[in-house]
Amino acid sequence: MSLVKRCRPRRTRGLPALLVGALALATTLAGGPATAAPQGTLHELAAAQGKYFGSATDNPELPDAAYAATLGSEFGQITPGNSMKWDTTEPVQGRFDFAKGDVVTDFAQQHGQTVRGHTLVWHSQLPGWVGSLPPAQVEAAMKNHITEEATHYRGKVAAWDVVNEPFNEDGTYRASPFHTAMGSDYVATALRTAHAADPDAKLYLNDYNIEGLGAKSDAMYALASKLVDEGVPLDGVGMQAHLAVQYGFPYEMRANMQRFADLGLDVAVTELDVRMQLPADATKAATQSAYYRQVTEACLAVERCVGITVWDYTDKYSWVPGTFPGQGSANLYDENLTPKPAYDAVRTALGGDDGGEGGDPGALKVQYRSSDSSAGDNQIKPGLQLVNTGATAASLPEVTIRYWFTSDNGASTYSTWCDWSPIGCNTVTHRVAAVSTPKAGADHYLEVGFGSGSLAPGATTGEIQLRLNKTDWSDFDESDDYSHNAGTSYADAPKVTVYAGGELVWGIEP
Ligand code: G2I
Repeated sequence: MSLVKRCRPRRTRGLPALLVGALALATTLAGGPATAAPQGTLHELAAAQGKYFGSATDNPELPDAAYAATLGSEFGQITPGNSMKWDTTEPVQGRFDFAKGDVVTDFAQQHGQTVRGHTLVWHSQLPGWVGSLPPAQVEAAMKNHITEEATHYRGKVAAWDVVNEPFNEDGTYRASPFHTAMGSDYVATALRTAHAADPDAKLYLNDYNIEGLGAKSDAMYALASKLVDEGVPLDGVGMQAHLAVQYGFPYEMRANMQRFADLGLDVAVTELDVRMQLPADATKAATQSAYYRQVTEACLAVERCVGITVWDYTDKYSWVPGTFPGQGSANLYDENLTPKPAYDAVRTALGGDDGGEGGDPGALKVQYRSSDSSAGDNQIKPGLQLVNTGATAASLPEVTIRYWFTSDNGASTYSTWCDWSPIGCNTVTHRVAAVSTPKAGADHYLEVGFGSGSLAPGATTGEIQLRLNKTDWSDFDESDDYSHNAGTSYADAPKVTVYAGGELVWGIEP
């Protein structure tokens, strides 16, 4: 990962002026001091915003002293990755073993951390005897399991993932011995049983691929609404957030969190990681950083989002390579326990400094598609759209975008065009500039700017259809251009860079 580190843009500290102004105003309005960003661990920074920042862990990892030191200091909450699951805690019916889970709660107690219990009822990591029970005996077995475990951890576990992963991708109920025996009522029965055993623990339903709006999160929303209406003891919904750079960011994550919050429920990000196809490179690392930052910003923007847990903090102990061969590098720290750019991105989003390593304070990103059917003709036709992913408005005249390309042979003078944009081409400025020290794939860039306007939080400019040619109309070879990509639908483009107040806020320069 040292390659990624070296390739990262170095930035001066602090937010661009246009964002700082808005933040200072917001802080003043909230009655707090408009002081510099705080120092501190991820959890301290989150705690200053009323949230926790935690990590999963697992028993075989704890003897690793360097690992345990960071787990104990940087994070304010831990979740046992395996040791509170049914196959560990009740491997034989009626014979309970909490030894491994107790090691985790003891660690938490020694380090002043809260614990998320994971998990009481799940179709996976279920000992064989449960699946072999006659359906008529499953309800009693489930109630007994929940009662024994939640009673054992009473006072030591702040929140329980009572039911884990109840849904299929299409929003239907997943098959399990519990669903077979009790139908969808098993969820309410599990929650009531857990509440009776530990009335103080926050009780959650937890699932993956429910971070954005969609069929599966609609199913969770319908279930949560019904349970709330019926007075079933449900306190929150956990969004696992096992993301991947190649699958895009969950659609409208913040709005999705907010609709659960509007039911009167807490929301937690319970298992965050962002995997990628290996080998990692600077582009994937930049997208990963952006995703970690966007999850953090979504949680900060939703009052009922109580905190974020990463599904272990280091690539050294990630579940990803074992489950998705060829994928990895999903965590905030690399396998040598060195923080990655994603760590800086989270810190910065939480309002901290960036550890002196640069960082990504920008709340702007650019998406790009090629509208060019030929990469070898005499025009380059990038479509760009600027998106404000932050919580404050961005002043467009402060913003510029650079699309990097090579001139190939021919004239060194250019004509540039804005063909269409919903914001109006008359507010869009464009020119070509030469790179003083040409780089591979980049001896010129198209610079796009804005004469007026501002971009509200969550807003996009919509597409800006751009075109450029050399004044002698000689051909380009775009295939080696740094920013070029043959994709014809809009996607996050870290190789197209964005500047606010002259500072790089998105992407990686060539
Ligand atoms: O799969 C990622 C997570 C998805 N959401 C629910 C989580 O509970 C789940 O966690 C993972 C653990 O991180 C893995 O460590 O759950 C996996 C099982 O579904 C865990 O993997 C298992 C291995 O598959 C077993 O071979 C191994 O014996 O971990 C076990 C204990 O190390």
